[in-house]
Amino acid sequence: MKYRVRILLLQCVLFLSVITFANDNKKLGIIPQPNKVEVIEKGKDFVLSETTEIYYSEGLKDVALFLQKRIKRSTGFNLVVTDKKQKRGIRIELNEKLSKNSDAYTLVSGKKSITITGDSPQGAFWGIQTLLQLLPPEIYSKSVQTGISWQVPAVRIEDESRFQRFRGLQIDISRHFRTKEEILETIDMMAIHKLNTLHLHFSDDDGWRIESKVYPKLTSVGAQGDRSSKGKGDFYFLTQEDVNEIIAYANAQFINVLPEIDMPGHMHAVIRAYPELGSEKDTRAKKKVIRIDEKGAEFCRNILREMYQLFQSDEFHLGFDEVNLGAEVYNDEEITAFAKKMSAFVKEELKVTPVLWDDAFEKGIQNKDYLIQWWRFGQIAWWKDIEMPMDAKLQKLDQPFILSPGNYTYLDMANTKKDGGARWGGNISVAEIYAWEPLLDLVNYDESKKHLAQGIISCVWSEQIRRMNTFEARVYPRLATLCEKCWAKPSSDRLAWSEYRDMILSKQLKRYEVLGINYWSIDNPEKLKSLKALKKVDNKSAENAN
Ligand code: TNX
Repeated sequence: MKYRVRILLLQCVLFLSVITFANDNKKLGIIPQPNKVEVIEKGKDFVLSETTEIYYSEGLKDVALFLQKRIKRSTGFNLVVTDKKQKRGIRIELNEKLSKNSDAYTLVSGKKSITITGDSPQGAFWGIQTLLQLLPPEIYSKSVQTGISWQVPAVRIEDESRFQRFRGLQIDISRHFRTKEEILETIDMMAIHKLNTLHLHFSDDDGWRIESKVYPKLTSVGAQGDRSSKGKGDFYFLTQEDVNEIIAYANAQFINVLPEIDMPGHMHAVIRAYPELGSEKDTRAKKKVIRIDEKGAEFCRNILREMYQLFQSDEFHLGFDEVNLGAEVYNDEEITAFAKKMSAFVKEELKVTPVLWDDAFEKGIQNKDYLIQWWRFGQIAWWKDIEMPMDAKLQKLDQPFILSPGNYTYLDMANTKKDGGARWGGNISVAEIYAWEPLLDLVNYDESKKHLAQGIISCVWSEQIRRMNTFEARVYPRLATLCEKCWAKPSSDRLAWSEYRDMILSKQLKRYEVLGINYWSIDNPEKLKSLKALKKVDNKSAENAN
């Protein structure tokens, strides 16, 4: 009998230790949730003080200085940063053999030290973001906070990204503008969420938003007003100097900037500035589509060249969405020929990867060297005539793509039925996003094709987003859960929605509060509480999708 009790006890202990391990992030609330988190129960907390030093190994000086600056802002401690190896304090190191994934890092903390080991400087940087989340939320304050014990629990974390190439946020600064300062703030927020791509949609019907030296009227005429002021009033645009500053600021946080010039549709601002670029055939389309003859092509090549010089990005986005929606200025063949010409120019002359919305793919741009951004989920009324759902077709034709399905990643959609925002993709609540499995939910998901999925970009279209306050209410906390989809690997011990909301997301909301973010439900936390879990994801297959 005694023996059986002992066995039972042992079984209980084993069971409990598994449970503790599996749910350790519940105590920490790190977002995106790391792959492996272990809180060392008997370990002692590390206490950050003004005498803590930051040691960095070769190649990591910049990330060490980044951490020093962040710590100084809220604690007032001016920590010594040194390349002399230390046993104590914060140690940031490199180990290129950690993983095949350059986003990988480990973080081990205890009473005497915190060691972050990155597979690359980028991995170390994501480790630093995790360290900031291990500290009290006041670490995110933009002014010095007193009376706080800056403790880091004893933990062991192993982490790396699920999608390495694109974990992005797209911002439409044409319909309603976002200032340089607002963009810089958003870059900080992206880094907190371990995102790596800022997709700038800077030209559309309502305004051209980046200074051009080759075509100065693009801003002296085309940047006037916005969707609310209907082209009247102030001019809104970024100077080239602003763009350089934005790129440098983003790159310092391991974020790339992906520029988009949406062509040949969505170009009303261009035609306002240079009426000769309008198409003679364009009688019904309110001058939104530019001419696609040699004159139009020449403009596109010149502006692409100039903008590429500025961005020097690895990809250039050419748009090609909704080009003959209701306009019918050109037929499919003509548009496809133009898309082919422009993509070839980007690929062969600029020598970077062209990115196009799935409209171009559907009309015949299928090329393994290009990237298609998938937004048209399912077969809703607007595009009910497509021969098969776009996600099924992308896989069928082996086309590399970026996931931006409108029903999960479009942050201009209303949070719930009762909120403002766009609606055509449905209301997208944070609970719905939590239930989304980016690969398993693809129509006709074929595991052997999962390499085609190059990552996820969430889009903040701004027809209905005028002010930064609204921008924040649409973006957060949905971005917290979207970044899980970008970063965290699907796991078999996935928390139920309510647990995730109460133990994980709630901690992120505290960080948002300190950051001064007007996240959705800040005025009424009951709204978040009332969101229902939606779909049950089959855990076994979630593991397979990994
Ligand atoms: C569709 S997504 C668009 C945008 C709009 C958005 C509004 C895409 C490629 N085109 O032009 O801003 O819907 O939700």
